Amino acid sequence: MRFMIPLLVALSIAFGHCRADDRPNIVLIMADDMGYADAGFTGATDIQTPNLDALAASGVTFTNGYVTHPYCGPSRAGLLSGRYQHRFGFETNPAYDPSNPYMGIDPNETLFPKRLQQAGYRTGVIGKWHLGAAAPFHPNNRGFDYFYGFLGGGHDYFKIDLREPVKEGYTQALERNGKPAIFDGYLTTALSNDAVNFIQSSNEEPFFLYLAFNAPHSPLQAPADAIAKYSHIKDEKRRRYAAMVDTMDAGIGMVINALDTQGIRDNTLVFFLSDNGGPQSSKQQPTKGNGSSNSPFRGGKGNLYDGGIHVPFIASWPAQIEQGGVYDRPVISLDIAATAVALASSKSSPAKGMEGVNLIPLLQQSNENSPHDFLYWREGGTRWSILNSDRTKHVLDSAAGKPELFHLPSDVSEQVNRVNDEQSLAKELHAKWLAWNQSNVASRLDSYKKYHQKRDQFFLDSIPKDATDEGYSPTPIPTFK
Ligand SMILES: [Ca+2]
Repeated sequence: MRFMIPLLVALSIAFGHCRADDRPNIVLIMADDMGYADAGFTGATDIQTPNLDALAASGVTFTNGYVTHPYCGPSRAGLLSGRYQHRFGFETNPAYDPSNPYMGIDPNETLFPKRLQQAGYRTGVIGKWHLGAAAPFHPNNRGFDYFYGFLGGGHDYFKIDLREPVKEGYTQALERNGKPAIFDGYLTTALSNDAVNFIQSSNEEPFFLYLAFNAPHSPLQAPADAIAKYSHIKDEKRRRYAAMVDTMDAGIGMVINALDTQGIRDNTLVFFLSDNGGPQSSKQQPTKGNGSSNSPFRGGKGNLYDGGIHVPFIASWPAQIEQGGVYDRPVISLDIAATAVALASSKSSPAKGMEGVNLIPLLQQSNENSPHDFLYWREGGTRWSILNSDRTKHVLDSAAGKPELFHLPSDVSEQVNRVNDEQSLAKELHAKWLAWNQSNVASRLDSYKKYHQKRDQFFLDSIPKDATDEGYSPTPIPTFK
């Protein structure tokens, strides 16, 4: 790729846009459960995403961009720590429980926003957290100056109703910096508006904004006019999902427009990706899908096939990265942390323990080397996967429990198992995965479902055996205003 600094330096001198601190602003936008094929820039024809497409055209599209886990919480733990989350036992979704000081991301882990904060960045997170709801895990305690959103794994898009069971917090109040907060209208748009406000309050210091949409994660709720726009889509799930993606895309347009209006777009690095692939229905789980498409990949959310972990992924920084580029070597969400910390600290090597690479030098040079020799995945104790730089993938993810080997450049849909034809390569890859796994620890958390079962049982066990329901009337709690 062409090296564009001289032109930009000339331009900034010509227009007098040099500020004392010329480190870039960084905006990290994450979708939730968005399918690979559900943006125009990844091939969607029935969903309109003009703002995402423009973002891709303004920077680089990673055609082999991965996340570290096939579902929400652990993927975000890898993203924000810049380390495989298995290093610190965050391998399942935490339950929403603000009273539990153990149910969240290891307090000893330094998240990269903390590193940016220490380097003088103003830091904000807007939207979904999902790394623990008690004080040790709270975003304001983990490197964010500003937080507006919700601490659990999702939220109703239209309402707060404290009369409903707490469960995973979907109808609980939002919060702003530790205080209860509300939203008007549709949640995705409210989060986008808050992101615009954060950008508009920028000053001389560079900022980092993590805009973590819960769209298009379930529940499948969208504004009526957006659903009407997609009335030609017959499948109701797909229609609602399309409306959710469409509204998120409009919000991303508002964010980019705010950067433009502030005159800071050129020196802002914007990342976009999904936290995992779109969930798909199956015979075993007929209601699991959200209407997404991961085409041409096999599987979806929860799988270690590419449908679960290979996501739409963009980096755009007009001042430094060529526009309209395509980068096809495998990259992973861990690289975002490494890139951000390198830019904020002006150091070429990542902080100790971080496992990603700084992507910017790779994008600025015609470097054919792959940034990673191997990428690794582990889920649920028995499922694992490894990808080498030739994009040969060794995976144990089938119900039958048989290892599989796929050569992705010629078999992107993972249909032809070559494990019997290439036994020595399979053995070598498995050995590499085992070596990587040596530095992992066991999952520290129960799954949220198991946790709720155990907690409910604890309270049930505490009820005297001779107790009756007579006289039991829980106090109604009013709707939050
Ligand atoms: Ca997700």
